[in-house]
Amino acid sequence: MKFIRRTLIAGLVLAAVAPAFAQDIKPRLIRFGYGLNEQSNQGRAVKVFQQEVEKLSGGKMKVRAFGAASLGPDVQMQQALIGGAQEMMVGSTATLVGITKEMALWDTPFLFNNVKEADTVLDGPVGEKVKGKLAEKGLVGLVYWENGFRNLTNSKRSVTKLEDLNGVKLRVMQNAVFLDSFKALGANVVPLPFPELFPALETGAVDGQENPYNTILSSKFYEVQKYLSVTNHVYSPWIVTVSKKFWDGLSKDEQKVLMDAAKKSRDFERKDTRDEAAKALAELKQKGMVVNELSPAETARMRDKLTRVNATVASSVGMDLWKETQDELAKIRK
Ligand code: TK8
Repeated sequence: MKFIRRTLIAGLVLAAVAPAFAQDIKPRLIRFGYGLNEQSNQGRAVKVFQQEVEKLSGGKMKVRAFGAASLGPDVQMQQALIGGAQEMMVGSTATLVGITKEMALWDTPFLFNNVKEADTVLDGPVGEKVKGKLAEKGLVGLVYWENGFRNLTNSKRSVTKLEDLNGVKLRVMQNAVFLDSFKALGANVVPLPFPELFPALETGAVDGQENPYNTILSSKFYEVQKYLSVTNHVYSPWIVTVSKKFWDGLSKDEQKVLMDAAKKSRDFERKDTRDEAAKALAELKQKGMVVNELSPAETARMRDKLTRVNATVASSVGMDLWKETQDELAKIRK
């Protein structure tokens, strides 16, 4: 009886790990860096990726996660990936523009009206094309995650009309389109890496910033920012990237593990982010933030001021890609 039970159990264990044995998978350690803290939507999705990689590789591939920019801000991690000193990261597409100019497409103000448009374009041929451009720069793009629609916060006053932004020292990402956009809107723009943002807000080095609700919440910006204006001025993706030097040394099976796990984490992350965002505004109000919507007339004025930025984006990403994006959006909107 005991013997039968033992063989049975051994058989079950074998069956469970058999797929991993059949695959060409070696022990691998993947250092995965990200900018937000562990409790954020980014941190939660990294955990899903981590678990999925372990599961799909039969425990052979291990992901060691480094949150809160402990491996450095986005731009520094990107260089570490290119050089092969770090294997993976997730970060803003906006900070990748210095490496791959086509990424600027996603910085176009008001490009997407809703998340369905964002998912369709990012996961479709246009998103693939932009992602593919990373390879010649030493990076492999796996999937896009949702950072989300960005909203404006500051410590000076409620921004209800364009003029309220005059003289506001506003932190923007290290990205020319964001710089131009907020200059056009009248703010004093200060480009800063994300890890420097909270201290800058706290000391008053800058008055405001813009990020999705989820980040305003998880990074505790409500502690140092009184006013939140619902602007939804742009949809920001995050992108999961791998060092190409590392990727090229992986077997097809190992690459598939990373790609499959990345897709799983993407689906989890988008849902989790949207669930959290839906509740975040109420929570931010409860934390004491004064929230205001922008009137349709003011939103229109803002869009108007930003249309000249579109021309800059179109010329830097190339007219073909710009047109293809507009055509795809028109198709979705029909
Ligand atoms: C996190 C950043 C962040 C972005 C920013 O590393 O810098 O404001 O929105 O999500 O990528």
